[in-house]
Amino acid sequence: MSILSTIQAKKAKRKKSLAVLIDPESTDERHLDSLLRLAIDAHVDYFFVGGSTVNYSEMDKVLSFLEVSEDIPVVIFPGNTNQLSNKADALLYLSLISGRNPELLIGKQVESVPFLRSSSLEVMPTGYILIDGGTKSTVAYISNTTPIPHDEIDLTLATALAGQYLGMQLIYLEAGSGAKLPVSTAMIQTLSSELTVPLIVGGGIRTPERAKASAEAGADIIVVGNILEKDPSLVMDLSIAIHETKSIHSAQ
Ligand code: 1GP
Repeated sequence: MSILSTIQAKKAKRKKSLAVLIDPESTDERHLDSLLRLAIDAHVDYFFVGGSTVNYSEMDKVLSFLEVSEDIPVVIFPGNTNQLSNKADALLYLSLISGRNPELLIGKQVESVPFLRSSSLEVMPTGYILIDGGTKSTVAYISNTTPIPHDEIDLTLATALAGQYLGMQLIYLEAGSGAKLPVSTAMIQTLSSELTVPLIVGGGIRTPERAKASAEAGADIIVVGNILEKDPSLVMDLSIAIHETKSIHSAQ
């Protein structure tokens, strides 16, 4: 079964997932080793690996390390085409649809085709939407795009639906790593009740309570990065909080 099909099947059953984001620039072997063991114990659903300014060799080190863990699928969350690798299981094939930077809407995707044509990576078309998280995020700076204001729910919904109508299979709401304000539950609720594709939410989620609130509002996958760099042991409580949740508000 493909990873996308498992994500869709979990959504159909209203099962929530935790994705642990590993930024190869902010980790080392010791941290990775303890995070991997804790994540397996906590039944983490996915590893997302990538970052705004990561290079191939940093990426390769982390992916080689994670290759030993067959239990948790490894998904590339690319900041650039140099982060593509056959050592992962799947790729979030991002198009930054909240921005108007053609390079990130279609340019990088075209550049990635020679690699993808000869690769076994599963490609998952994903509409990537930046939401203002209360600080200027690295991704907003690097992508040279303006995030959608935190409370602009209608515009975010229109953007997400446009992505879905274009055929994107996942929608990813991103408040930016280390965001002061995570994506609001009101925004998640509105989007999840209108979208038929799974919804991924990340940026600034630091506590099990917040993760649970996002899942209850209708997020299908909650992404947590920063806080686990500081305290990997939090992964267990995050996982319990997310896995015991079913959306309260989602239409399905
Ligand atoms: C993934 O950028 C986020 O969507 C991760 O954010 O590092 O704040 O958890 P944090």
